[in-house]
Amino acid sequence: MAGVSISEVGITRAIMRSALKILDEYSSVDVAIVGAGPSGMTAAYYLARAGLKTIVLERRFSFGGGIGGAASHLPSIVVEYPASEILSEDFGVRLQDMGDGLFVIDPAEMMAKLATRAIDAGAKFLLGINVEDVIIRDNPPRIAGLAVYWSSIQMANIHTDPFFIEAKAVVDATGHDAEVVTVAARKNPDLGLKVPGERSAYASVAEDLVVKYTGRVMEGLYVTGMAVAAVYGLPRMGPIFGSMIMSGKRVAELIINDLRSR
Ligand code: 48F
Repeated sequence: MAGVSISEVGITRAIMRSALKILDEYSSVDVAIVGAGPSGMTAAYYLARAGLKTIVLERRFSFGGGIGGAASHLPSIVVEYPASEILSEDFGVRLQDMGDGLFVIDPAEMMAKLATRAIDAGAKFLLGINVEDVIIRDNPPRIAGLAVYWSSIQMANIHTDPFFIEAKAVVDATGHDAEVVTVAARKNPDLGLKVPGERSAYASVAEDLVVKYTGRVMEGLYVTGMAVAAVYGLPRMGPIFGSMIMSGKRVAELIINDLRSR
């Protein structure tokens, strides 16, 4: 092709020049979200839309978290009002009204549109990155960022020192295991953080409580989505996703407010 010169080293240099610039630029952010599931991607959209420099760190090479598995691998996601309205209006997701206030969505559409809106709003997604620890500061105790390495290194189970990302706010959106709060609690017992784990299913109660308890766990550290249930010992809700969207939106609003009032 005229004007195109392809060589192996040329390809490598293009990748290196671009990728190292990205890693340098995003080594310091306003908000670092761990997990590209429904709550993390929703939060990313609203945070980036508000003009905050936002990064989403996801261990897998794909986004969506539990959305893809949906309800026992069946291709229908259930949400309820008001999440249904948010998904339709802010994310352009198409809904099918099933009655009783329940709506059904195609999981592939939901994953793609949450990610697209977040990326178009300015959030940066880094895939294949595993978050293994937090950065901590004292006086007063504060979470100041994250220690990360490539997921392939984690899978190979070989010890490698991490690299670091500094953030004014860290969001644990890692789902059922609340991995960020768990590691912060385990490595820093003086913080007094506890992760009792989620309780058995009680969908109607769980949907409300997850949103209600969404928020700041300690200075610099926030929790959203199913990680909220793990941190506060709340019941699970099973395959209904409204609270994941509401929780993601809520954590974004709280962080925007906290960072603006600093
Ligand atoms: O599990 P996940 O979808 O979390 P969520 O946003 O939504 C939960 C629902 O999907 C569903 C449910 C409610 O209906 O019960 O399960 O709370 O997404 C969490 C994402 O975080 C990634 C993980 O790969 C997944 O994509 N993740 C978890 N731990 C880490 C991580 C880690 N240490 N580093 C990077 N990514």
